Amino acid sequence: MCPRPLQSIEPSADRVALIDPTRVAVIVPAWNETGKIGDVVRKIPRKYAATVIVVDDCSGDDTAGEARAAGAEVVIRHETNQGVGAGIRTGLLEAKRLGIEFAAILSGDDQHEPDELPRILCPLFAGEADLIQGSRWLPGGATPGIPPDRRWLTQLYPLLFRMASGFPVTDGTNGMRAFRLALLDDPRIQLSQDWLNRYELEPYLLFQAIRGNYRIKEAPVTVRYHGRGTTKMRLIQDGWRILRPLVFLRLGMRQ
Ligand SMILES: Nc1nc2c(ncn2[C@@H]2O[C@H](COP(=O)(O)OP(=O)(O)O)[C@@H](O)[C@H]2O)c(=O)[nH]1
Ligand SMILES: [Mg+2]
Repeated sequence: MCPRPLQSIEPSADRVALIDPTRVAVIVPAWNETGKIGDVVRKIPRKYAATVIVVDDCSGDDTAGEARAAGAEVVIRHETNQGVGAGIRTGLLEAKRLGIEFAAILSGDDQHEPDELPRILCPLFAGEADLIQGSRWLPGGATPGIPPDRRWLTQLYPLLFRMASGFPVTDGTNGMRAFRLALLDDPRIQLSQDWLNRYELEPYLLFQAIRGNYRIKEAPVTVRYHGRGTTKMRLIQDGWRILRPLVFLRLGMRQ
């Protein structure tokens, strides 16, 4: 029997050609990310996304100025610090207001690789999925420099997510994902709720998209641990924030 050739992780040129950058916004939530946010904005290939929206969550440093200087098309600054979920929400609403159809989300602390955007965009443009969740744990994903505690925490979380949702996700806390903005018109997906302001919004969106029977896939991506500050999460307080959407939605305590 002939061995099957290994499939490349990178989408073929034919598939990449499907991407229409004018229909894509990359949303980057950022809080105190000077020294990193400029690199993130510069690295986003405009051939995949014509609009980069940085949401500065009331940073005490010059995150907004650095994003602007690096060429972000839209920079929005919150008057008060509200949390990463609120930042993403602000960016999504702006993308919708601009009439954009697809949103990709990348972290503002330079952990993701914008060159990998086709991995999460191609299935959307090919009409194969409504939401693509990036996964560092799928074959082809990578976690250079990951500390041991992050490794086990980011592997434990998807197990809990699977138990609560029944969906075989391998990486529920990865901040790199892309989806059709039309999902936000679904009355079952209520991103405006205040309890989603911090780390809750991202797992909430994934959970509700699963429940809504949207077509969801994962794609392998890189998450770099570069030693210049990769998380602001506090173990107990913020750990509960990523868990509570699973508990509340599973038990029907919130919608
Ligand atoms: N922790 C935190 N991050 C925020 C906030 N607002 C925006 N962010 C951004 O959200 C992104 C993800 O946050 P991070 O703590 O690195 O999450 P993690 O990498 O998933 O552990 C980063 O780009 C932050 O700058 C906020 O109020 N708190
Ligand atoms: Mg981070």
